[in-house]
Amino acid sequence: MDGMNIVGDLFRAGKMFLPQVVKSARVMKQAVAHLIPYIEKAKKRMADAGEDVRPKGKIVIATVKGDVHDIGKNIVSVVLQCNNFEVVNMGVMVPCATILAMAKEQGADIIGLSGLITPSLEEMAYVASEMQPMIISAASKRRC
Ligand code: B12
Repeated sequence: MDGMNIVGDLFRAGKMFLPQVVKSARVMKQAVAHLIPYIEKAKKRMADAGEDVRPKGKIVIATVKGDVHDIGKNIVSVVLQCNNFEVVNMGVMVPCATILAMAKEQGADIIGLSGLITPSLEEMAYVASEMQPMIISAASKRRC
């Protein structure tokens, strides 16, 4: 992660170019993917030792529409999995309606949104605002 910050600083300063950033990102992704089997093994060891490995909750996580950055989101997913959360990772450039439909289908406890470019802030706010009608409709269904 420190390395990616250096890459970002060099990119901003015009000393590194997009192909090099893409290459750095690919290495980072491979490093994150390398961790997954270790987590699975650790969970199995815990389960075999009789420890409680039931998921603490389910999180649907996505990079919002218009944004392709996903390294940070994938790291967060791994950390959550390490902490016994069930994670549905939807990838990048995911439109609001698709995220909310998946959250509903999966019965998610949490929705996690990611995005690094400035317009993503607005998209995240939009997704959050669309959750309100969803919560209200879920609550009114429960009342029925
Ligand atoms: C790698 C990178 C890319 C790669 C992305 C590859 C990939 N698969 O992700 C590529 C080359 C594709 C890319 C493209 C672009 N990029 Co870029 N990119 C970066 C860079 C160098 C590193 C980002 C990164 O991975 N950091 C490492 C991870 C670990 O950190 P992180 O993402 O912040 O994640 C942490 C937290 O944010 C948090 N987190 C993240 N997601 C979530 C989700 C949840 C739920 C939670 C709880 C927490 C959380 O936890 C993570 C772990 O601590 C940054 C510069 C920087 N220093 O950040 C620029 C940067 C983000 N990019 C930038 C830009 C401008 C672009 C482009 C527009 C460039 C262009 N002209 O085409 C395009 C965007 C295209 C698009 N539509 O999205 C700018 C954004 C500026 C802005 N404010 O809008 C930055 C800041 C560079 C700069 N200084 O100019 N980029």
